Amino acid sequence: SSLYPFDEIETAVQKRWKQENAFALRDQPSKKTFYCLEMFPYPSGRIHMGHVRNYSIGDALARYKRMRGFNVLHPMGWDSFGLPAENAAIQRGIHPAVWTEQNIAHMKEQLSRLGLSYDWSREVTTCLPEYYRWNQWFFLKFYEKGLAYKKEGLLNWCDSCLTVLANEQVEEGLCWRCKSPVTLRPMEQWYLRITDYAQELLDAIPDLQGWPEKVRVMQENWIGKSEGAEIRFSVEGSSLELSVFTTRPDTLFGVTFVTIAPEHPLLEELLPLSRQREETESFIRKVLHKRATERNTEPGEKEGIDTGLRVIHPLTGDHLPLWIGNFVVASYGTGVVMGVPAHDERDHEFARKYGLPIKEVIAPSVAHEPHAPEMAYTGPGRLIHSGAFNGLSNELAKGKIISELETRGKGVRKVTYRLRDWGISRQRYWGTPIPIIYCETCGTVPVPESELPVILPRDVAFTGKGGSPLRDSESFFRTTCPNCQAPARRETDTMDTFFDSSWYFLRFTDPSNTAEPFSKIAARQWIPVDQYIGGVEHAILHLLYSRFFTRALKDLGFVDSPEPFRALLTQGMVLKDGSKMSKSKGNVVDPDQLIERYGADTVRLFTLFSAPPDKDLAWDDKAVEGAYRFLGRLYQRVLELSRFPSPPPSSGGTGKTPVSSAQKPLLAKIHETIRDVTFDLESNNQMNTAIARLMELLNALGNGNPEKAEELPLLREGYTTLLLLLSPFAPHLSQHLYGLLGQEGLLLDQPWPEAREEAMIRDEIPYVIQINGKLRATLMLPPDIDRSELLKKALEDERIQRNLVDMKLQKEIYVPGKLLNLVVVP
Ligand code: ANZ
Ligand code: ZN
Repeated sequence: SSLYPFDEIETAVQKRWKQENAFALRDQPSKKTFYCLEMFPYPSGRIHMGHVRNYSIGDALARYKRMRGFNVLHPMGWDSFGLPAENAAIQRGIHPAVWTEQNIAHMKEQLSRLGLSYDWSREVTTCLPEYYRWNQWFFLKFYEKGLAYKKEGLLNWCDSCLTVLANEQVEEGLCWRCKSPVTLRPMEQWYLRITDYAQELLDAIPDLQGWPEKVRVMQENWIGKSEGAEIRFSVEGSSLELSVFTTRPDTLFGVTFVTIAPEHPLLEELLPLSRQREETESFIRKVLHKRATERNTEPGEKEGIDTGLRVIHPLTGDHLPLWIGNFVVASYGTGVVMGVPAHDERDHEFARKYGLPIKEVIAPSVAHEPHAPEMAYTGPGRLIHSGAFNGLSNELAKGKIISELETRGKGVRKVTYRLRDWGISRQRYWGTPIPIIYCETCGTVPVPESELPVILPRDVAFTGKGGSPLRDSESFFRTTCPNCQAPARRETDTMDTFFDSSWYFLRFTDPSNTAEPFSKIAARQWIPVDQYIGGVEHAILHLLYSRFFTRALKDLGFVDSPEPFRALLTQGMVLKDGSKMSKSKGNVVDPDQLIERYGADTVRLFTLFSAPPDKDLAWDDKAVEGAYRFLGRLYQRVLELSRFPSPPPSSGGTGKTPVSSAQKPLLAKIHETIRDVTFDLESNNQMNTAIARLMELLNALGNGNPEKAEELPLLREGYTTLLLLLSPFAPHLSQHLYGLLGQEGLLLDQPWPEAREEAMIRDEIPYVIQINGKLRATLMLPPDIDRSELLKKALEDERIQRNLVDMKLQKEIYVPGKLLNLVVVP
């Protein structure tokens, strides 16, 4: 049974929005701007509750800001390249382009059904040439600047499918498709030099005050700055040297061995020098195989082997064994570590396991930090067994030891970042073709700008075997060299889809520009985005890539702002039965079914009401019912009120409706609600508490009686105000009822109500107003009203005015909190 005809109402209101083009960005140069952006979705086929939540938050904010007088940019689009489309092609024989188009059409329908106020004339779809040509254009600009480069890296390879796999396609070490083991293979990849920006990206994090603290910390950790030294150990009996990276140069005298990563390139030169070459090589093969097949699992047991080679300590000249260790990461630091088992936990464990010596060089300060010798001591202290450095505090010793190494040419101060350059090559079809041509004579040649876009061909075969279909598409890869016109081959890799999403917010500022990716003027007007809203799962990659892109584009002169997003809201997850709603868990609530049963307003209201936007939202059928009943009650009340005709309040609900003293508390409640809802929205988008206050206001209004003519004006004002305040959250019903109360305009175009201070004064006391000592009126007024205000109020009163006709006021006697006596003469 339906509590109110939401279906009819929502259809009619949406039709009106469409007719009046209500959501289009207007050219209003005099207004302040507000760019409200929700993360655009991947067109997977259907929207889920996570989308509903994300977009309900964004829509409420966009509508609120518009009523607050901002010129609001609120666009939507599609992150539409990516693997699922290709899988659909392989599994179901449907072309990725068709699959994507169909999904977009359906999801757009779903978003419209929710009444989201997007300006669809600005829609951006990343898989269209009009968008991805600019990906290619940016790539060329980056290439020119040395920000895009090609190098060899290790990639996942499936021997049975003969293709490279993305990390997400490797499931517990096995190919997701054929379940055979995946190995690492060196292959050439295109990279973007994000590490050039590591320090800048790190330095700006404290300025991101509108971002959640936890996201700032995650970004900081991801960039992972470490300060220390690079120290050189020469290899015994060879001219080779091994550099280690350490954050603890103060422990240099405690080094008892050196450990190198099993895939370190120098091993090729080193191993032939070893007498234990064969055992070592078989150990390396074993470790590498294990590493390739046990991806994403917890680091297991530390394992190593003595190479039989020795290195020479740069200060003591001691000869130390060189080990290979599975815990040394080839791609971090130098891929070689100095082993200090007395002061590093991993080294300690390793030394214990293989019987390597442990030498203490840091003594804990006497008073605190007692230390058990069977554990590594990692705290502060003074140096011992460290030659000339004995007695120094370890912090001081760091600098002194580095200086000594620098004088001897054996080391340098060094800053290292965990952040790696961003590998953007994907051996897939459904992505942006990388605009590069390989010529036998000229080498790597960028596609000339005038030949962009390099169009992704449609007629390719999806076999699921042998890598990207582009590699088999002769009409695509056969081309001529732009330099020498000789036959040449196109790059067949496409770009990581994170490339697409790293600048789409810029394209929204100028989406139909065919001459540039966006104009500088548009970017200057809108960037940074004022409020970005999306899932915390993008806290690192997407946000860091976007920050990098914006900085790189600033250095190339395209934007002024170094940062893309001024404020970020990471909405919580939608949980059901205590766990994340997901297809794999089979606990999905389908938004379409909910909308059918309760209407879009209830679905929106529920998701906003049931939790603060940044916290997880536990699915609760009762709470959905609760939101529905609230709207049903509001509908009944306003319907009833509308049967009692009276002129609508003068200024859309904020008019100075005359009220009796009996209605004062209701008037105060109305204005307190305005004040508090506004405050909630301004402080951290607390939409849940804002809605709770609106529910309270509806209760308070329920005490009024529209049949009493004297109550009617304030009741109308109250309900009108409630509709204005509710409209960002439940826009359809609000609009419909606003019309029932005789208001013709769109709520979106109304100014947000303003709380009036004097209307909120609740505690009023009777003031006796006398004329020449005779009681003429009693006025309900605030106890602390001052003399002149009291006089003004008295003179406004009709009964007083009547008695003052033809009289002259001589003086007034004022007793605070009690009375005013007007002394008059004819
Ligand atoms: C000697 C030492 C002594 C270290 C000590 C620590 C404590 P963060 O802070 O993460 O940068 N390390 C360096 N490169 C490595 C690699 N490729 N794989 C694994 N471990 C590596 O860590 C830096 C420390 O991690 C370095 O400082 C090094 O161990 C190790 F009492 O050097 B240390
Ligand atoms: Zn050439």
